[in-house]
Amino acid sequence: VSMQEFLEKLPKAELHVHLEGTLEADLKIRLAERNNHPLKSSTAEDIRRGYVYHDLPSFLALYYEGVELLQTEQDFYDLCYAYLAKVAQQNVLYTEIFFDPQLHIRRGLDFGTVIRGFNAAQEDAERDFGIRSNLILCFIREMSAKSADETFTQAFPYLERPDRSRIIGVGLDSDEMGNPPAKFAKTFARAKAMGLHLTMHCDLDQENTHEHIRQALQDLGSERLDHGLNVLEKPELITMAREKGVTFTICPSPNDVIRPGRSRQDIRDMLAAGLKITINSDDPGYMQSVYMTESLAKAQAAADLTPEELIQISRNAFEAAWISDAERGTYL
Ligand code: ES4
Ligand code: ZN
Repeated sequence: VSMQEFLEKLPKAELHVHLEGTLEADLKIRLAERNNHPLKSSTAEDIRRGYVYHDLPSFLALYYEGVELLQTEQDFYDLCYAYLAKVAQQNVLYTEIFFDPQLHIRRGLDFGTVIRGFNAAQEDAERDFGIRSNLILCFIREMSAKSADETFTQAFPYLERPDRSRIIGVGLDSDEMGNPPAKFAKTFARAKAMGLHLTMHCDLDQENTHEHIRQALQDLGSERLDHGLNVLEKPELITMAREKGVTFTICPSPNDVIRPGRSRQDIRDMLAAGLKITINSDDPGYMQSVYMTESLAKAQAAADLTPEELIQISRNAFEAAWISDAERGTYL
């Protein structure tokens, strides 16, 4: 079989995708019409032409603008169902999905509106396609520690019942510059004490990224690192990650644009260092609709991955997934 066919058929788990970042231009148009929300562009092509960014802040500006289109429970349902339907076709069997409640709560929406829409879509997608999914609540790192903690408190009833809400962990995303994991130590400690899993984005504070990784792993007890490629520059961080069994969620698509100079050598070096990596999409709606199969194809081409390495990378994702061993056994 061809590499393309092999990648299409490979059973996959995704561990790093921002649901708000899966918002495709055509759904934007439908939401804008439904909610009487003015759009600067009238065609999907036009909208996609406007996706010009060169770093994380310029990307986040586009992402935050798109988020404004999500208003009702139905909107959140449609967003989530579209993503799950799409990746189910790519033989994604399981996915852990980031979402950013603060971007909705600060616009006056209720946490329940967001979560009810997602949960209904997750149930329907599981019924329709068999795809299983859980959610990871992310804190926006350029917002205050107080805002994160208040959001956590607002989410509390849902966090207490992951069997219903499917929120199984908390994460940290958005603008890393000057916003170290330690800023959110209190809220992450609350989450950990409740038995929630922890993960954090780490790689885009040019001055302090190594200290951020150290804090995430050593001080806050993050189980995974999202991106985290800068470990390669510090032997002691490589050792720490190896000893703790940390899994890295790597995303070739944003690496090409907002994390330039990444990907090829880094994927090779991570494997050579004996680190556990997974390949993921991040924000496919804003990045040429590069979902899981396409992300794996990019990584394969960039780092010359063999079928054996791709199978191992796929297994890594199922092994690092925050699911019961009984469920894991159904995939592996
Ligand atoms: C993100 Cl690519 C990326 N990096 C950090 N935070 C994010 N939120 C959505 N996409
Ligand atoms: Zn991300």
